[in-house]
Amino acid sequence: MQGTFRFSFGPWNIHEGADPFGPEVRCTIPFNKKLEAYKKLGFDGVQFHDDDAVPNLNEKSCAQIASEATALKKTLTDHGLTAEFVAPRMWFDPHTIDGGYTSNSAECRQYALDRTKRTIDIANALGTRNIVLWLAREGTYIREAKDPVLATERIAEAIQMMLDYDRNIRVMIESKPNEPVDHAYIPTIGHAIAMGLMTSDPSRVGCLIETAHALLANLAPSDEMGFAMAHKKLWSVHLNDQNGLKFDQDLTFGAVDPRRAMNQVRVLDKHGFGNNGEWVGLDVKVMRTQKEGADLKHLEYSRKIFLRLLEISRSLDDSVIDGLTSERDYEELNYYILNAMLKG
Ligand code: XLS
Ligand code: MG
Repeated sequence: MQGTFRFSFGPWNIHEGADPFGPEVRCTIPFNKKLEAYKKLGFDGVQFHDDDAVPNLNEKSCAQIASEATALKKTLTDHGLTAEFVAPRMWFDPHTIDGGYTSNSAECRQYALDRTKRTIDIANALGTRNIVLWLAREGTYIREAKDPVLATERIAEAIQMMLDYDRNIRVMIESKPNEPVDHAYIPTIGHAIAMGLMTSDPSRVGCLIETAHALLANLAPSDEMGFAMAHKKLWSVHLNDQNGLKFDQDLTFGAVDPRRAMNQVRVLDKHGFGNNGEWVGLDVKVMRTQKEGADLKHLEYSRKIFLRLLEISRSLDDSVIDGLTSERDYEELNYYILNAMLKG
């Protein structure tokens, strides 16, 4: 069974002018201009943080939030675009300095739960049932500062609250081992899948795998994807690349290790990713050095590289691979793959 691929990204994948370490090097691109870029670049899906969809939502009533999100849904339709997911942005507000669901302050935990309900309201208005949880600050810098048993239970309670608040939504956990915290509580996809088992409806808790996040945990992204697919839990991906164990680089897909990228495409394709409506998200960021006017190439080329690697993967002859694996001639198999990639 082959996969079916359509592509998405979030407005944050088009720069805001600067990177976190210095002044602006380009002008910001207004949100509507960002939306206009999607189709031209070959993308049909938009991923949202709650406040990408409804800016300054803390200052707005539920009715205002719903009406702005409904207006946005119409704008998306006018552009021929679909909302893939909405994620609560739980790492900008003063209430989330020390995390949201796992904060040591009861008031801040309540803020996190209330904010998550608004995220679900926005998802409903945008016509998607997918809620992504990137648990940015749910972890510690100093291990003694939080109790890991309690923290895990609190994350489970937050997910349970979401499942109860809306019987239709499903939660996709995007695990990441570090950054911005030193150690996060849900560092890998195995942890993410296990969180679902702590709720009353594990069938509505799955995951989103980001290449860089798997690499930051020193794991093979394609094996992480395979593990999640074996559990029928891989409901989205964030493809990109990463040059070793450092900060989350969000490099163009395949830029560091094309073979590692090919293996991600291959596992998705061989196991029918996309046939149930899953999107291929490209969580890539522009380089600081790119000039204005040439600052969307990271998205265009990530998608192109995915499609090129798909061709290479599909050109591999399964009977050759089966023959070499049954002979246990892995050196020859290695050469067969490298040769296919180098002549591709
Ligand atoms: C950060 C994450 C973030 C999520 C969405 O590391 O990748 O961009 O994908 O909240
Ligand atoms: Mg991501």
